[in-house]
Amino acid sequence: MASGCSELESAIEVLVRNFYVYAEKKGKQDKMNKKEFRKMVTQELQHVLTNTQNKEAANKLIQSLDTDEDGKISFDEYWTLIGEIAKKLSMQMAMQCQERP
Ligand SMILES: [Ca+2]
Ligand SMILES: [Ca+2]
Repeated sequence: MASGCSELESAIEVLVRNFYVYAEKKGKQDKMNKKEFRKMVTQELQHVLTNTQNKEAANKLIQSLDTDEDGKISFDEYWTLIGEIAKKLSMQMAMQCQERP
């Protein structure tokens, strides 16, 4: 993308690109299988998602995100996870704002 992107535009691009970086490694290029998903969360989300090293916890997370139950994570399902993380972050920020005198 052009270098004149705003910070927000670049951030969205990073989020989108991150999905495809992991989804393209094996099998379907537009879906993350369990292995790809686990790799993504352990490498990219280890600070915001605790338990990502735990295979069982990661599988539970996949189950909760996999709304069409095909055993794989589509972009929409990935985006649900990003939304949940963003919501958590937003709540933390709101609390910090309240704490200010
Ligand atoms: Ca794949
Ligand atoms: Ca799915």
